[in-house]
Amino acid sequence: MDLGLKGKKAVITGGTVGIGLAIAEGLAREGCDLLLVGRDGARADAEAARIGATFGVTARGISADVATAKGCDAAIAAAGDIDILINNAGTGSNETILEAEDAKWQYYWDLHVMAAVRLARGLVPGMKRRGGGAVVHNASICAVQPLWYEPIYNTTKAALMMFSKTLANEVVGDNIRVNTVNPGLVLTPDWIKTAKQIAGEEGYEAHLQAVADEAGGMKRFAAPEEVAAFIVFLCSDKASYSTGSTYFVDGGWLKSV
Ligand code: NDP
Ligand code: SOE
Repeated sequence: MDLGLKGKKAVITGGTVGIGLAIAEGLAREGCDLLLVGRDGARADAEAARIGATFGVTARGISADVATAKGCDAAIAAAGDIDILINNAGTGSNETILEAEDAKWQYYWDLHVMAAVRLARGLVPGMKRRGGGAVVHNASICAVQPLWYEPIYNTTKAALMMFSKTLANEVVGDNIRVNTVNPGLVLTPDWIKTAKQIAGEEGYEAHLQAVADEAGGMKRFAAPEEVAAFIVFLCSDKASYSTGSTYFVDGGWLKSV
């Protein structure tokens, strides 16, 4: 199916590894030109070069910390006018509410929410100039079904989901669609690293399976590409009536309707 994305310009925060990289590859396969944003500029450049060569698109990397206003400004300046914004950069947390300091709450607020606010402020005007666009927020199932060990993650991802809805309302008349995707368990290098820390080289696969078994549903992790395919579709005109919504890609982990 041709998604009609050829020649579109896309920015993917956290587009250098894991789910973001799979989204970048998915968009490049459809012919989009890309800007990959990550703090590690060397990795961003290397992945951009590889994707550009593989898919015959223009792909650039930039080193920018989207948890800061300065980093967002750098990404906005490098992007120019674009059609697609994927707010994907993010990471899990591990704390209790009674022990976590304000600074930790502030960091995750900046990373998960203010990055989306700042990038919308900087990039939506260009989408309007180009006649429309698509914004996707990669939140998490934890935005509605919290995990006990990461209250800061749960809370900031829930806020991101509400931000997405309110942005959708604000730009609905500008042919700009805004949606949230809530993934479940996705096997990215970060999960493997954590599992190895917990269960060691010998035991990490069994540990991951135990996590998946506890989640229930399909009882497996998704490959990043399984989430990316859905997000790429959402960016396309094939999803032309979809805005202001949250979609779960979680293998049946969500326990409610
Ligand atoms: P990874 O840790 O594999 O990748 C994170 C990406 O974000 C990297 O490219 C990283 O690059 C970038 N990044 C992190 N912090 C910043 C920052 N401050 N500024 C710019 N870039 C940053 O994550 P995943 O692929 O696992 O997750 C991607 C998103 O999906 C996250 O928002 C996560 O919360 C969400 N998600 C993941 C799930 C999973 O099971 N994996 C499930 C549900 C949601 P660099 O380090 O170079 O900055
Ligand atoms: C508008 O220019 C537009 O093409 C949208 O209609 C698409 O859905 C999106 O892919 C990019 O921007």
